[in-house]
Amino acid sequence: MTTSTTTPVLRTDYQKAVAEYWNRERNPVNLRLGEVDGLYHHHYGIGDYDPRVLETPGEARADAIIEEMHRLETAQADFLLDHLGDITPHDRLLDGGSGRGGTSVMAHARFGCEVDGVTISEAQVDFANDQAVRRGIDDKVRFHFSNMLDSGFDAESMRGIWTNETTMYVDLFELFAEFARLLPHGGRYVCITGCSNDVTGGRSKAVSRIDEHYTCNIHPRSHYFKALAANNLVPINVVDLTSATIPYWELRAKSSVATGIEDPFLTAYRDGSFHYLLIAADKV
Ligand code: GPP
Ligand code: MG
Repeated sequence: MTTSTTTPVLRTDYQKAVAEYWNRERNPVNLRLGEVDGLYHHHYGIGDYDPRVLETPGEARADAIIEEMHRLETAQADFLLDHLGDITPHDRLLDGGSGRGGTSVMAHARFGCEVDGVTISEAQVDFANDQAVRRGIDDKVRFHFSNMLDSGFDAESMRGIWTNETTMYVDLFELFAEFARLLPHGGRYVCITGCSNDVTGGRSKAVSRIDEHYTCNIHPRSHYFKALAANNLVPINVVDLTSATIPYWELRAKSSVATGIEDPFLTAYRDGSFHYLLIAADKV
């Protein structure tokens, strides 16, 4: 990897604030779930939960709910990886905003290829690299303190790129310009994101509360497609996962690790002002 010597990783006060949030973050909703099997996620879940976990007697109930939430988060990452297309062990993949590394570890386990993760949180880089060492995959899965807007990797070096709930921290036109540079012709980009609904007009109160909670800036749905088109990224698949993620939030609201952001998510999804989308696009 060639790292730019001129541009610092954290370019703006906003990016410094985001990095600080993630450097400090120790939420049980992420750490307790990660401890279930050592896959640490920073995204939400999809699919129906087993209602029997809520009937688990005594002290085992809280753990049963945590295990079930973790299963749904892992299902979400599997669904994302399903959309990367045919990836061989000789390919290389980029995880844009790699968090504690869960999706990258899963991608390597599935495809056997090299995976590079980038994040602007040094604590996340250290945590994720430590996970790769523990798994003995650190020769193939590496995490870098790097800005996905300016990753420093060579042009056309990545067969596939994904962002798992990270695009709300950046300008989409800048991001997709960088991804278009990194992908060869026919390379695939997969995005899972929450986006606001242009049809219902401006940002709803619930969406504003989500932005405030994570110091992010949720984009309208239309911005994704404008920014993809402007950068030669042609959608092949768009899946509305909104109804598939609602059960996760219902279960999370009943869990011992709820953070308080559950009601805004449920409100925004139910009132139609917010969607949970997967978008897969090919570079042409
Ligand atoms: C965090 O996942 C995800 C984001 C900050 C992006 C916001 C996502 C949207 C769809 C709007 P996390 O697992 O770190 O969050 P939490 O700690 O709440 O589980
Ligand atoms: Mg989480």
